[in-house]
Amino acid sequence: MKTPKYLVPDLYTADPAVHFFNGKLFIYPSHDVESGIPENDNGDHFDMRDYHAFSTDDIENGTLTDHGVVLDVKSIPWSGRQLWDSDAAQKDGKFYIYFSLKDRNDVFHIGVAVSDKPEGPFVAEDAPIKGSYSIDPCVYEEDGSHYMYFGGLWGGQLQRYRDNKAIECGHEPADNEPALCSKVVKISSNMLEFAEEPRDLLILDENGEPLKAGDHDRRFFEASWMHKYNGKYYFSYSTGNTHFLCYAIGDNPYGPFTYQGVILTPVVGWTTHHCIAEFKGKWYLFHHDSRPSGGRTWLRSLKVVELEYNSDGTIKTIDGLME
Ligand code: FUB
Repeated sequence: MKTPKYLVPDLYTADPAVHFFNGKLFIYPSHDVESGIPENDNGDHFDMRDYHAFSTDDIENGTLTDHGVVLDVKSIPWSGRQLWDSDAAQKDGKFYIYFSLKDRNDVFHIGVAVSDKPEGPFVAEDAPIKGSYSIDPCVYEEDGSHYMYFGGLWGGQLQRYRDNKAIECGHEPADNEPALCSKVVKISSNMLEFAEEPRDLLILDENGEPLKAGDHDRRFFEASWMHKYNGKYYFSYSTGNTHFLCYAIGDNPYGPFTYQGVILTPVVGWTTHHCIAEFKGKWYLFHHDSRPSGGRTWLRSLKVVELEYNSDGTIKTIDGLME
């Protein structure tokens, strides 16, 4: 599949997370809706209320089964508003959705919901994960241990925290200071808590220096994803206001990581978000754009395209406007 294919023609879906569960590829996206809320830098116009899950065993033809609503904001005991990006994981026959949601004070946290089946329905815990903040959880599993990567700037509220504590007035560092980082934390064996304090996931430049806050073309903004290829760890993310999907390579799940380049150039729409998964011997980039909605940035559509590596392990850049 050398050209991108839209996956869900009858629903607006975004922020994909993809996993191989029970012999199939399961896709857990955000479900975009027309909220009527004017667009702003806080992302208030992304007022999503539920998640659908999809599965397939034929991604090349893009034939998906829609399992319907698997989690609804109304069933989450601590919910305020805005069900943003999520991810899923499995352990010991149970399945977990980790999701971004604002509480009733309009503060984002990460929640978890549990099911016996990957297609749900999922039942949310009574409270968000203790010590969680900001948005965009990505859960990476290795040898039975699960690591969560999370965080997002601006509407995602990451600039309101330093050292895992809320600060008086949220702000980004000065341009010549180190950029704010995605966070990485090990999940406890019951899958419902953090097993430790979240750590900074450092991204270094070609001189071994942390990327600077003013380096908007390369610094982390949101949309963390982790995958492993040929024994190396690939951390990928969005640069937000410069609209690139970039990646950095490291030797272990905690990093540090060294910046490598761009996976996907800007798409139609403000946000760009993705995940990377291997299926039947090929690697795929799942992502979204706003072309089908005529550029309405809050109404996005899931896409998939094959991802290719060079022989040195670098990723071939994909044109975000390719049709
Ligand atoms: O879908 C809402 C937000 O937009 C996500 O959480 C971000 O990653 C961006 O895609």
